[in-house]
Amino acid sequence: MNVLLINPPCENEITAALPAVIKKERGCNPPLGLLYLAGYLEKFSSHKVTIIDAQVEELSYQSLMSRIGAMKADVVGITAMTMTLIDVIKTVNIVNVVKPGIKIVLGGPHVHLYPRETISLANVDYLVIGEGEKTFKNLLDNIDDKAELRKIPGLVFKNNGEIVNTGFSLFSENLDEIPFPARHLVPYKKYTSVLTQNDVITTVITSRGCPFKCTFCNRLHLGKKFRARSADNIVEELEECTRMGINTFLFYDDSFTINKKRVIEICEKIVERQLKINWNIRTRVDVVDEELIRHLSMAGCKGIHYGVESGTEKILKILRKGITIEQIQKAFYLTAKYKIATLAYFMIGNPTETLEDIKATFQLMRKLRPDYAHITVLIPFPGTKIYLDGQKQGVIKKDYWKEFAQNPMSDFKPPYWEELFSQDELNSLLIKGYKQFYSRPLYIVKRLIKIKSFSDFKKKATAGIRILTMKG
Ligand code: B12
Ligand code: SF4
Repeated sequence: MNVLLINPPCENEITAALPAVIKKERGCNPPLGLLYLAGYLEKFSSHKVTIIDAQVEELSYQSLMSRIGAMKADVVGITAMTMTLIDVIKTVNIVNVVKPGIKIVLGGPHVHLYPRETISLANVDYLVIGEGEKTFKNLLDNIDDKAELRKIPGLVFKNNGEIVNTGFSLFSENLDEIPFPARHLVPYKKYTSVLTQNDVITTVITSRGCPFKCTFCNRLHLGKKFRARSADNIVEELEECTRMGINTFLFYDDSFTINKKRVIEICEKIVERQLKINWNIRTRVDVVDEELIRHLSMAGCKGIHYGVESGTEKILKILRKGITIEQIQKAFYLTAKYKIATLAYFMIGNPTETLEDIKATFQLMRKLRPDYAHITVLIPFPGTKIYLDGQKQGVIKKDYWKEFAQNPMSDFKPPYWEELFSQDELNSLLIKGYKQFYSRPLYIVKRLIKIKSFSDFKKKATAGIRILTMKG
């Protein structure tokens, strides 16, 4: 069977409260979920897979249409987040115009949250819920046999007007068994990021599932249990990438350093195999210590992104972040000590948050001296505790996201937590926070010192000018 996987264009993303400048400079990351599906099919099936990443190729819907038209495909798979649903639907529609009647499968975080609403959308034939590799292959192997499909966990489909949901798929316990993402199926040299100096980047996931309980987060599609790949398996993937000419890696694990022993092993192997790579990770301040950071530094880790969220213990508790200001300060101190750059994520507009709390957050942001700060206004995402609490407390007036999932409209405005501030006030505060952070003379000097090339200067100067001229 010919399988075409599509990462839809990014023209109608439901905006998180990010200034346009940050979005613009975000760069483009590979659609790792689709690359994993493709890698699995290539290794364990005889299905022939192609991928169109409309984002990296900057395809308009018109050119996407011609590309799809020129391809042989029996089944099309599309990846869906709630915030990208409008583009997903537009893509479904053009697939249906170019190849009427072709089978269309959706997967990704959105279908896990809203299976009933998603399968009810026009021209969507199947959903794969949760981790997709095995379930998608099983679906393709049995696609015309509805009786057989009923026995495969992780599927949703329609049968004579009835919606069949076979329940959650089982998560792979041994992630080493899952083949590496099929990067060769996309123009892998086109992926870049503002945060790295080198041009070619790729993303890597070395673990799946997050055991923490932050109230603003829902990532249940990959489970709550932390499952990790072995150090050998990871380093083999890195080596494969370096052979392809990719030397810069963004490790996108939810919290890369949950298992210290594993991280030290990975670092040792990177050093042993003399991999000259540039990499950065995302993690929590409470799962790092000096020994671990020293190993990361020795293995060439250039950046750590920490979710700090707030500058007050009160808000951290409300967010159930499970970290303290002391842990935050210690992590930033140690990371700077080993000359690893830091990116700190903050959120404002949290439940019960006052102006004083927000000021404390901005104060901590300056005090920590991260190399980059990233601030957003909290958007209560679907499936999160905050979103459910907001509805119970009446701060969020209705089930916005469910309505959107049922009837996606491009003018949809996501809900904010407007308990003490309006959306406009929060957006102004956000811009204030950015300006306060990025216009400090000391910060500007520090960044100028770190500039490596003219193109680096140009990129950063453009971003800087945009931040300083933001209206708010
Ligand atoms: C890396 C990442 C990014 C990267 C790259 C995105 C990408 N295309 O991969 C960047 C930074 C660009 C990004 C951007 C955004 N992201 Co993001 N991102 C992630 C992150 C951290 C990891 C994704 C990943 O690679 N996972 C590993 C792979 C293996 O898992 P997967 O992608 O889920 O795929 C598996 C299954 O879902 C399934 N599957 C997925 N697609 C399909 C398709 C088919 C046909 C099938 C059968 C199965 C299937 O099978 C895959 C293999 O098991 C996740 C958090 C997380 N832990 O998942 C958030 C996450 C997916 N992002 C999220 C969001 C909200 C966004 C943004 C909308 C940001 C915003 N405005 O707030 C943008 C949208 C970008 C766009 N237009 O595409 C949310 C989605 C929530 C939701 N309800 O949909 C998540 C869950 C984080 C969160 N906030 O909780 N993101
Ligand atoms: S914010 Fe990070 S640590 Fe908290 S639940 Fe989400 S992924 Fe896990």
